[in-house]
Amino acid sequence: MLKFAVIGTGFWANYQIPAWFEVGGVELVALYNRTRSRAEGFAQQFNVANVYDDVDELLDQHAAELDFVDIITDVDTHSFFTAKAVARGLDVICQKPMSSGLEAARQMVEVGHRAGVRLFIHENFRWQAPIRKLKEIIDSGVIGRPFKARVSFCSAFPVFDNQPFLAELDQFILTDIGSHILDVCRFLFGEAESLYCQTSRVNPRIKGEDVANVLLRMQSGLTCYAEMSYASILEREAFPQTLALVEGENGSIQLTHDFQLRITTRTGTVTTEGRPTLYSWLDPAYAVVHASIVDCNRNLLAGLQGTGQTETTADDNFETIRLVYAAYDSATRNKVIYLNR
Ligand code: 89V
Repeated sequence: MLKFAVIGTGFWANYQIPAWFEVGGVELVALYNRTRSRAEGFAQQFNVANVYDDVDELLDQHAAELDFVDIITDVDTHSFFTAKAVARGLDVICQKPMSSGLEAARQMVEVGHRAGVRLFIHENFRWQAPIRKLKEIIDSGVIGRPFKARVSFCSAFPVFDNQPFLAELDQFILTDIGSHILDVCRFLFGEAESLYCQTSRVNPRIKGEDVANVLLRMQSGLTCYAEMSYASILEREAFPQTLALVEGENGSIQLTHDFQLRITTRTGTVTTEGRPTLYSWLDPAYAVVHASIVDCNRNLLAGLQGTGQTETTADDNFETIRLVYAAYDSATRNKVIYLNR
């Protein structure tokens, strides 16, 4: 049984904590939140004995018994809390996006390395059931060598209602959704060689960009169009689904609404599904996203226990963060960015 503390009991803790209990093998020892009453509510709900509104006090009292901390705060505090936990020699799981800024992310990774602790990023989109199924079908070889893809997260969902701080970010959709979607692109197609990006802000009530179109050339030669938008009023609202079309030399795979995967080859089309598990605690409006937290946590736990490899180590996720900031760089300079130069 690994003992852990949760730092931050906001919106995502409502799902991340039950997802831990779904996985099992962990004991939640303490909770921190800057507004103590919120942490107390969680403590009652999940039967946690220790509540703090001072993170140093939590670490002073519990660092010796803890195996890891799970940081579930907004992005601007990730480096701060990571440094605190790492200084006590604790392994850390930190919510995506890793940090606000490429340099801050680089420093977080280095701080972890220097302290000899393990730093993992809670990147859950690649753990969604339909995305795992899509990867499985690509890897089966049924469509042959993939040469072209589109990965889309386009919606008009009022995301700011549940996560108001997102409206305050100077850099919004590429950090919040791009960190997911570009990670999905890496998961499906490997590393990128270059990218070009254009962004815009449609919603006048938010600070950052709410539309980003990224064209990636992957090292495999595949070209991938990653499109994301929170300004898309479409016939069928897709939130929170990621849709995709992958074309290969022998066919295509389309990941559509309702978790359908349509595989077309010269002999016709067959349909399969990648449905999420509908846990009792998830919010149905976020079903596929919340369900993926369980598989993500399971993979993180395997890394912490040393029984398996965690996919989303900070080192690995840094490559996703590089793409996020390369995309901003590209949009600002209107230039193709070559990743390995
Ligand atoms: O996972 C996330 O980053 C969330 C949501 C799925 C709502 O966009 O912000």
